[in-house]
Amino acid sequence: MKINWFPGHMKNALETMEKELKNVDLIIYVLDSRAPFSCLNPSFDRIASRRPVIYVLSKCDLSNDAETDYWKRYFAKKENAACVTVNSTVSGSAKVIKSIMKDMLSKKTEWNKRKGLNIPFRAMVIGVPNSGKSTLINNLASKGKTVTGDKPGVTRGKQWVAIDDNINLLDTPGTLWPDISDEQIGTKLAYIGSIKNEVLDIATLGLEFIKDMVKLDKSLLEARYSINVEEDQEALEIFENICKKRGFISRGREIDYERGAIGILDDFRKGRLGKITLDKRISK
Ligand SMILES: Nc1nc2c(ncn2[C@@H]2O[C@H](COP(=O)(O)OP(=O)(O)OP(=O)(O)O)[C@@H](O)[C@H]2O)c(=O)[nH]1
Ligand SMILES: [Mg+2]
Repeated sequence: MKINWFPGHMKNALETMEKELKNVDLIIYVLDSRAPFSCLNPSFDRIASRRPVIYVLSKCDLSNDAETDYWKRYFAKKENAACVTVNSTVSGSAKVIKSIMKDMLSKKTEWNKRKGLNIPFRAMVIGVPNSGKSTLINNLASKGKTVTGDKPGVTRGKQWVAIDDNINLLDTPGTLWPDISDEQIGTKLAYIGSIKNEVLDIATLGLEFIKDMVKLDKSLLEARYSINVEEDQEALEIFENICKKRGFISRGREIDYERGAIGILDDFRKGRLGKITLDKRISK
């Protein structure tokens, strides 16, 4: 699906990130572990290439464990980088990031000590909308919480949060890029909730999702909706069967595709279809 959602606040946010780069020691790059490769924003390339990066595979409670392991190894191999997986909804689960950050910046600590300086580390948290940046910061923070929400575009401005006496984190608004030319990437970003519903044709997205799920693992649809998916069955027919089962029917007894799509995507986003990773491994 062709996606073009790059409002003014995202353009401003990118400019702010560029400006703030000189003030930060490290980048925390939050990628939704259900589609970590699709979450790589080309507009962040310059920022991420100029500082050490901790890739955080967020929402690992919702992704396939074996695939998450693969992506963790993939990102950890990048130059000047480390990678961790987190479920930020579990209190204290992101703590490991603090020690990794301190390890990666140990040279700077020594240098500061020699100079008699006591300057806290500063890291900028970046990622596409709804990837879990603010929730991650709250998981790490003892005070100065950020606002989070179940939709893209919640954080609108930058916000510094002191997570302890030695580390300050900069929360940034979720940012996409002007023209998402790879339609599969755009579609996956839409599935995981990084694109606001208002710019999507939600019924078509729902149908695409059914097609992709049949390719990935049709048994997850069968189990969730108590349906039988036959070999070569049309995706539209499967979609309609789900709508009938779940009562997504309008007053005139017609199938309500839009409500059906919202329900099915919500099931995926909340993990009710199972632990699913959408991005395929990279073949050598
Ligand atoms: N299951 C699960 N949900 C999470 C996790 N991290 C964040 N969420 C949920 O994902 C949604 C988005 O989280 P936010 O922290 O607001 O995301 P954000 O990246 O700051 O979003 P923007 O500010 O809009 O760019 C919220 O409903 C969170 O509760 C996680 O590790 N697991
Ligand atoms: Mg946020």
